[in-house]
Amino acid sequence: KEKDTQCMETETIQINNKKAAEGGKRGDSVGGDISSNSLHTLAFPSISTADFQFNHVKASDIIVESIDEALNKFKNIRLAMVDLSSGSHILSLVKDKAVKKKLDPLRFFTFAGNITLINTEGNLGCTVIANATNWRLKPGGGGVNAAIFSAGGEALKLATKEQAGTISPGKSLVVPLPSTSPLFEREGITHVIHVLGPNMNPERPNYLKNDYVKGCKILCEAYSSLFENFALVVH
Ligand code: AR6
Repeated sequence: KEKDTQCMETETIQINNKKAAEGGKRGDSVGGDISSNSLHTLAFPSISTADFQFNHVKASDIIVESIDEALNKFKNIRLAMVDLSSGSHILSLVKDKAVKKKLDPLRFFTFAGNITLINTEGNLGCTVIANATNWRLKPGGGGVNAAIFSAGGEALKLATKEQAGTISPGKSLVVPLPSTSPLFEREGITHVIHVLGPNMNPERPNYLKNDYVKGCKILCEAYSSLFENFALVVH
């Protein structure tokens, strides 16, 4: 029963989000008096909480804090946190905490769907997407990194290599997408921002051995770097 209620609630939010997104595209004001047509939208996945095994409760606190800061600092941005399923634990935690913190629903919302189909299926009107990558910026490896590199094609691989060979934990890297990339052609994505979060998985490089003091610091830095780079891209 609990699950049913949760799903229904999430569906409603999804529909509301879709309306907000469509409104944003058309420039209508949805549920508020701020016109969202001048807002640039970033879609981002939850960094480090799946393969990198970062604690979801701690991550959700950091995500909501970082979003709040970014929305206050950069007035022309809108942020959409995306995960594959409406049953996503991290998405639900963030959604609840965002409501409690009274984040503006026109400028932050969660969305269940595939980030590589964010505009054709999600209709979110995003120009930039973020990727939770690995330190070698290597295509593949599963998760959202594999999905984004595969959807971005050769063009994304080459453009990433041109920018850098590796990335440090807590940092992000902006990659302008060549117009030959399917992500550009099909979704209208102009930039991918790769982000490397803290790793709590003993089977992956730079394992933090459950050091959440360091881990939380790195996750904060990762989101700040991502949102700052996004603001620079759409400046
Ligand atoms: N669309 C939206 N969200 C997705 C998609 C998708 N197509 N695919 C996965 N997610 P993860 P991490 C969500 O494991 O924990 C990689 O192998 C997923 O449900 O991709 O930072 C890299 O190469 C989760 O909520 O990233 C690194 O080695 C979120 O994306 C390592 O995993 C992030 O999950 C990074 O691990």
